[in-house]
Amino acid sequence: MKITAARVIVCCPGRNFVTLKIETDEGLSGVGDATLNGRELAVVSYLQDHVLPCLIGRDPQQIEDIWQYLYKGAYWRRGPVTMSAIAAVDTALWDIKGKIAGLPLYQLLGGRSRSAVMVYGHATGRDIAETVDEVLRHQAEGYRAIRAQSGVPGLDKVYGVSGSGRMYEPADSHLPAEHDWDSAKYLRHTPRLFEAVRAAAGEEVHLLHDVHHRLTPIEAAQLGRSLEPYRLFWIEDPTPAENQQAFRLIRQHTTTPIAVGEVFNSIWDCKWLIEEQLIDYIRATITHAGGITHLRRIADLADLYQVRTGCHGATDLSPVCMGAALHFDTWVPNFGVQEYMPHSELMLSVFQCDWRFEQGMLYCGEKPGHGVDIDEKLAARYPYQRAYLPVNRLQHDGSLHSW
Ligand code: GCO
Ligand code: MG
Repeated sequence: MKITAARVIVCCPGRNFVTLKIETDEGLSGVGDATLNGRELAVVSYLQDHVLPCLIGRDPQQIEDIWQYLYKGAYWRRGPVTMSAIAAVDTALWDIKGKIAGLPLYQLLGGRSRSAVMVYGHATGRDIAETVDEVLRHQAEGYRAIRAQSGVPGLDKVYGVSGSGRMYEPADSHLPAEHDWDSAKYLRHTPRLFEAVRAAAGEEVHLLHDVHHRLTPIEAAQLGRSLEPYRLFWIEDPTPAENQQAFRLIRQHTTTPIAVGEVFNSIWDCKWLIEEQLIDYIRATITHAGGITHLRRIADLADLYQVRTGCHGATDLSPVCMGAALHFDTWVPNFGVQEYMPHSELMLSVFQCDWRFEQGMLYCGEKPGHGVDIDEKLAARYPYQRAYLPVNRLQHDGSLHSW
């Protein structure tokens, strides 16, 4: 079997997506997600100008060899652009492998480890009352795990809050929007938020929260300690993770579980955090961490240390990524939870998916491969629209801060 063609499909059905389609001489094709929110065209060029010419004529069944070829052969290793491009190729090849075998992807990975995949939804509100209402609405829809994010008194625009019930999409402007931040206001507010949410939602539901890289290690330790009475499932990205040792300081002060890794793109970003047991969940994704082939290695390392997966699943990860992730989640033994921000009807009109949601669980389909495809004609109706993620500045002096 030979790869005969490969092309990148860029579309914007409500937000930008970058999809790779690989075709073979036996009529089978596969798709992969290469969306890097706010930097999409860098991955498009990396694929089109540097990777795809090397694929033509290769045997698509040689998934591992092609992965090694693209990783070691680039000389310049790792990074979000490189690893998203490799991920798209890898995911498309696993999709083709499933179609050759006539098996859904999870069967190729080792078969079903669970009946379904527990997901967490996003409850957001401009204030505590609105956020509590959104948590209760998600509970009524059957979610067993819910992330709560709310506005912070005294801050204008805060991460994770869309307001007026709209779907939260951070890449919302033609040039980076400027948000303001004040950690002290956030640290005062957040325990009050979870006191109210836990009181309203009861003991059972898993509550999650995303700190989004904003605190210093000792501030993150304070937050974790202050949230212990509300027994969170995790706090996510409590501090920027370039300095992995920072997590040792957090660990010394709090038992609130920690999740990190949505911005990681290789096993090297999280190896030490896992081996030193400084985190409880690893959030790396198929799209940004080198595909199924590499994410499987990360999950296997994590399993040795009882670290569980908690893959990132915001809407900037396309339905292709979600489809493949559900198969991965169905197989992976050390599964924790899957983030699930439902894509809009418009987005799902461009991507055909076969998963279903029921009582807080997602069920992957049984189609060969990962079960997702793209309608290229429809995609062409929604051309790329440059959109940036926001930047963040400290409210009191305007200095740049992690967004
Ligand atoms: C999450 C993430 C997102 C990111 C977004 C960036 O936990 O879902 O933090 O909200 O900010 O995916 O593109
Ligand atoms: Mg996050």
